[in-house]
This record gives sequence, structure tokens and C-alpha cells, in this order.
Amino acid sequence: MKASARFRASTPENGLSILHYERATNPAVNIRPAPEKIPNIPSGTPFWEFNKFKMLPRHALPSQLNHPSFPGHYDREILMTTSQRKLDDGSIRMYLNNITFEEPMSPVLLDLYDGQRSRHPSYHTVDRIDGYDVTRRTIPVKLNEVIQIVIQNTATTTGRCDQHPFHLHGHSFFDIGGGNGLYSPIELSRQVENSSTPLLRDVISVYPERDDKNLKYSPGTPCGWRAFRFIADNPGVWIFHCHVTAHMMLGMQTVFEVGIENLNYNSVYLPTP
Ligand SMILES: [Cu+2]
Repeated sequence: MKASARFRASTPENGLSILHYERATNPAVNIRPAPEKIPNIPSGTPFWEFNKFKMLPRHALPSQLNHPSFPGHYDREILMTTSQRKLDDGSIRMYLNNITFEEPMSPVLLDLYDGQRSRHPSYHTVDRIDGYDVTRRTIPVKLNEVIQIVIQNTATTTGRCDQHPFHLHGHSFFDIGGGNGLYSPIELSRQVENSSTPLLRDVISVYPERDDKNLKYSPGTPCGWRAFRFIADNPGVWIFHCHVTAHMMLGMQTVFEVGIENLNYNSVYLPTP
């Protein structure tokens, strides 16, 4: 197996490993293979190969055994735009919909249990396209709502288009498509129609539109999008974040409050014997 960095300047080749099966012949695991035996990594376009994989039958994925099937329709679409800003003190923050995540003073879930926080979000006031409740500082979601998230990637302050592997806690989701530049609802509909079985995933990547480390954009230029659907069937407080740790720490995360009216408040704080 060979690995190399993509989408930014780096050493040309920075990972080579040999996977050796038990009882396989020629177990010369400490000798570097001849050059013609080392696989070539194709260069050029971003990789969408995950979408080309064949689906495994459900029983091959025990953890997903009871996951509901792909929802053909969604109740609400939430658009999330990534961005990056340089602050006056020279530090960098990263944003989702112009909000950079800040750790709350006390955990949201504990505040719900303690009664320090309303258990009844006013869903009717959260009709913004970003779904964000500025008072709660979360995105409240009704139990069993089908949410379609579109991540719109934009170029950084240095004019680069970063890759962001996004991860949602509490739910798997269906990868329904993506593309270059600015989000196209028509293109997404086309991809959903043409895909018989969208993949169930835990991480989804929004890729730079071109694998070209010299490409420069003006900051904020739309440079790729990706979309997924999830069924909000797991009541709780769930974080959604870029899985590049640096991006996450710089603020690229947000919180969903899912069906919190249905949280079981009685099952916690049991008296200890
Ligand atoms: Cu990121």
C-alpha cells in the first residue's frame, strides 16, 4: 500500500507499507519491493471512488443492522458554509455559517438534565437556512426529522481549498452526492435520482475541486460541496465537526440538539448506594 498527500504541497511519497497475509508466499516484509511492484497513485482529479464502491449486504455490517433505509424525501435542508478568518491579533479561526464554535461554560446535556436549559426549543422560530438557534447556540432538530445537510466549502485566507472530513455523532448518514464550485440543487437531485443505494457513512469529505497544490483562489471562493441525509432518530446533544483536529479546535464544529423533549431525564442521577 502506498500513501501520498493530496491537495497541498508535501513530500512526493510519504507512506509505504506491506500487508502480509498469513501463509502467503514470499514474506520478505523488511525488503523494499522493486519499483515496478509499488503501486502507482493516480494523480489529477479528486477522488470520488467511495461512491463507486459496491454496497455490502446489511448483515455484513452488524453495527448498522437496524439502521432505517434511505429516506427518499427530507423535511429540512440545512446549508453549512465553511470559512476561515484571520483575526486582528493574527490568529486564525474557522467557521461554519460564520459561527466559530466556542465551548459552552457547562455541558449542554448536563444543563438539560439539571433544568438549567429549556427542554423545548421553539422550532417555529428556527426557519433560517442554517437552522441555527442564536439563543441556544445549537441547531435544534425534531425527533425523526429527516435532515439534508449541504456542506459548501470555500477557500481559506491563503487562497487554498482545504479538504474537510465531517463527522456527526449519534447518527450514521447517507452520502448523497457532491460537486465542484457552488452547490447546485439541480445537480444534487440528479445524483440522488441516479443513485440506487446511497452509502451509509460516519464521515463525509468535502474535497477540493482540483488536486493542484499551486491553485490559488481569492479567499471565500466556493470550491466544492457535498451533501448527506440523516434521520434524527437518536435523542441527544450531538456534535458535528471537521475531523481535521486543527480545524475542529479552530472552531469548525456545531451542535445538534435532537429530540431533546424525548430524552429520558429519569434514568440519570440515580442515587448511589
Ligand atoms: Cu476541516
